[in-house]
Amino acid sequence: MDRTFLMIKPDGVQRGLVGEIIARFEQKGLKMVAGKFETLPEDRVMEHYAEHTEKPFFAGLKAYITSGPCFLMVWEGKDIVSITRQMIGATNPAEAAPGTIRGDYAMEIGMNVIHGSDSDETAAREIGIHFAPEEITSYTRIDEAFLY
Ligand code: RTP
Ligand code: MG
Repeated sequence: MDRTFLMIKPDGVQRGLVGEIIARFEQKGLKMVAGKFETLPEDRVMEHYAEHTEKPFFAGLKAYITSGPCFLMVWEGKDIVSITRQMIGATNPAEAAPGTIRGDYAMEIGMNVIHGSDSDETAAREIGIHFAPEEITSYTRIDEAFLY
């Protein structure tokens, strides 16, 4: 089954949005197979955001993403990367459609509540950065026969 890495950022944790966000993905029919709170160490931030380290916004991004605990997750489902990117919405919350997580809960590009992998390759890379294989569980949702 396809997998993605999702992470509720420190603003989402501190605003009490963890349960609401998890509920959206669960109700869609996606399956959470790993989850943990963690304040990210600098080396993993550099690896995770390797494509952005030279950008002008990176210092602010790093300070924000390490400012408190994130809630890190691995989720499974068919076509999960494109489904979760659509549910998360545009990077800039001012452009994110109503009904998306960023459209409903965020105001600023610098505090946009949640991260989601942007391709299957990125998902595999990011899961490897943040989770050991033995942290990822396997189970059957009782509604799987009705979802697929
Ligand atoms: P993410 O990686 O966090 O899921 O977000 P994304 O794919 O929608 O956006 P990406 O281009 O990967 O940017 C990563 C994060 O960097 C911050 N950012 N700030 N000030 C700016 O112009 C700017 N651009 C990007 C955002 O927090 C974005 O989520
Ligand atoms: Mg990204």
